[in-house]
Amino acid sequence: YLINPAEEPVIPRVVTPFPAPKLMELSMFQGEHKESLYWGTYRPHVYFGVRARTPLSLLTGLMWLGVNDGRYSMRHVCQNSDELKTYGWTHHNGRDYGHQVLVDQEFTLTTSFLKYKEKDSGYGGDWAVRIEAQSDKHSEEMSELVHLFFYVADEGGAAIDLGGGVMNIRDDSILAFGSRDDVGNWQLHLGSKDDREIHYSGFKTLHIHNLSDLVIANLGTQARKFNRLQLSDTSDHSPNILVFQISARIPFRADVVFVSGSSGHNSRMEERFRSLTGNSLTSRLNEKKNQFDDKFARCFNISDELNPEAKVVSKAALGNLLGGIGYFYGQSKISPLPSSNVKLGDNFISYWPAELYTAVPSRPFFPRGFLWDEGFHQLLIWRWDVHISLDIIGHWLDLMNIEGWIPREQILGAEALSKVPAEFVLQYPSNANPPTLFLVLRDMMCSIKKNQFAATERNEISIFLDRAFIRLEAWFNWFNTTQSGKIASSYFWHGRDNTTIKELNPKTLSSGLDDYPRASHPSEDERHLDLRCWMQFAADCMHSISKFLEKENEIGKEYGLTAKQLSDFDHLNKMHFDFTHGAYFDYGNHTEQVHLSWRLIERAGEYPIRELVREVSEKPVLRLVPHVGYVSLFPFMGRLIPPDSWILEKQLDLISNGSTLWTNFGLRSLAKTSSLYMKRNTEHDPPYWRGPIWMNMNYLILSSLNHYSKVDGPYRETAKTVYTDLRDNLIRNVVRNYNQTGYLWEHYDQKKGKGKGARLFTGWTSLVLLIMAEAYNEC
Ligand code: 6A9
Repeated sequence: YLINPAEEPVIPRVVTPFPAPKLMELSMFQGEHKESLYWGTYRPHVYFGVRARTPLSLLTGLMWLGVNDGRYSMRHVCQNSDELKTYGWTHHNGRDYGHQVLVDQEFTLTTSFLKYKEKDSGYGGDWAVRIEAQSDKHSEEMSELVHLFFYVADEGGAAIDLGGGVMNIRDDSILAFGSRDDVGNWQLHLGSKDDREIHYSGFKTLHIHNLSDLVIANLGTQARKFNRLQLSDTSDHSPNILVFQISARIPFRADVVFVSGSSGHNSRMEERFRSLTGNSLTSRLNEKKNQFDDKFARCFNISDELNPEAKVVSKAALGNLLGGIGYFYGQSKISPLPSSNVKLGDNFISYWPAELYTAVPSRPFFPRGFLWDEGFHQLLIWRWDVHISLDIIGHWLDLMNIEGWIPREQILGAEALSKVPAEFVLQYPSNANPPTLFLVLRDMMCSIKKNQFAATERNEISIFLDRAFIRLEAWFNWFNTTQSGKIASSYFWHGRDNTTIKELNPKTLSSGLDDYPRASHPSEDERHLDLRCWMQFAADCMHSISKFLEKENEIGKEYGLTAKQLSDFDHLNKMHFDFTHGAYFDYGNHTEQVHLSWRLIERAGEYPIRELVREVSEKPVLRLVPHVGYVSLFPFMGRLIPPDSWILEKQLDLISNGSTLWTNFGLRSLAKTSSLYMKRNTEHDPPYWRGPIWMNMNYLILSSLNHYSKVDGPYRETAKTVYTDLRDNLIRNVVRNYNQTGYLWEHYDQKKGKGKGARLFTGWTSLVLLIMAEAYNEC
């Protein structure tokens, strides 16, 4: 912070919130809505965890002891190295019910979550989780005990009391209790008829993200001293974390119940606890499951022509996306602008402390918010529960600064930070990320036009948009000014490194398509086709929103005009169409004559090291950048090509041709004919958007194929055939991978269709559900 003459701290503009009423302060997000979403499985980075949507919450979570290579290992935070055969939510409604299956070697754990509000309940109601452990093995073989660890922690550091339940007295099932401002008195109960032994350990620390280590250390000490696998049954003074070890033989079932309310009538708590355990819980869970199935059938029209396996995947896609919704709180780290004269001891500025309610792309790998991923997530979620969607979008729009910028990746809080390598932490205020939230808003407006919303929902969406409008405008203007190119109606993604000699083609992280090849030499002369199309789309969406809000004034007309200019077919072709290739391209300072080669670097007094550097054997010139791939298809995705144009036929050729983009598993990101097809970017960067098949882009392309198969024109039939084949390929491949590996994947290999990258990637890969349901924008 600078000190101005008046000695008042000046807050740098980049971390100044956008000065308008927040979306989250709207009354539609208060009251019952807010309370109904208070508790939830909002800790997607752990195998199972419950917290409230409040900065310093009471948290609970589950760990268990697994074995890898004959050694014990604690399962807690989702990690690939745990080698679970599969895990994920087979059902989850985003609100008060979810069922998760986790397969660890030969035993299967299930966690079934249920919320229930009674009139005596404290704020947010009561909730229960049923934990079941089963095995395929015969019971004699299962001589080993299963050790589960269930913990409760107060993030604010308030002390938690130990209940009598740990003494193994059957009648007293209270494991822990305490009192909080938000929910009043609370109790955590354990209901289980099975034989079990309970031990505990209490810790006092605010470093809750290190909890696995604390538990392992405690167990280790006990094992060394007494040769037993038991927590110490001791505690730090006034612990804010209590961990309960429940040891039992398989098959085994335990119901952990949280009840709260300040009334002080313990008997009512006892009663409520009883009703959330045993048979009563069983029937409530069954009822919720049936409701989920019914609603699923109503929301997504999955035709019977799909096989039962595909239907299982379709539900898991939705369940995992909803079960992957998290709540985060903290401060992003922002890079000071290069031009900024703010001097700070450290090399970053903190954003204001903020909350984010968001669906995460991948629980084990990327358990945090990503701006452009979110738009894709919400394409699914709004169709299921529009209130959850508005709440999530509202949180994102509230993260906007006074410039109209929204940071791309949200690393909020110590837990989120602990998962991110240092080089990815800083957010750059000059950098964008595709404005996919407009995709969702357009879908919603389309449904309004078709009268598919109930009156109250329609009304809420309009209240939401009314308040959001000024932010959406600021967002649009931020793009339109900061990302504009040298000539009118041109744009380029800022933030490419034009000094590096280590990358084969400097990355464009802001576009979302990371290593997708662009002009070899980043410069201000660049015109990025995808960004131009995003801008056209955003302008068009702003135009419809203005119309819907009856803001048919100058502003509204202006957006209409911009959208029209950007969709001008002749202009688009002049700027981006290559008539010899018959394809759309970026434009920039480019040469195809680049490659990586090893170079020896001499070092005084040390061995030389080998380094991979880029060699350029031709002077780059301003030209179209001849890579056919997802970027080339943006005008097609944007439906900017007239249905009777020969260019449409060309586009359909590129799509359906096996030597360019077509594979039997979906469309690859970069054509086989591209000079950078499947090329590494650096020694350590394997090809990412240079060949593999990605579901988000395939969804948008499919959606346009569907569109062109429905409008009149000479290529209608071709579009229909390509649509049908592409859809079949995508579904078949994702389902096959799910059955073989137990997971949805980040992207799929273009040769054999194998799932690659992050596994358990249930962000945009879940769009396979909309593909199955043939749910596209058809306005
Ligand atoms: C790396 C490594 C444990 C890359 O899905 C999120 C994003 C997309 O927005 C983007 O389009 N993914 C895509 O190209 C993943 C980005 C992960 C960056 C941080 C941390 C941690 O490994």
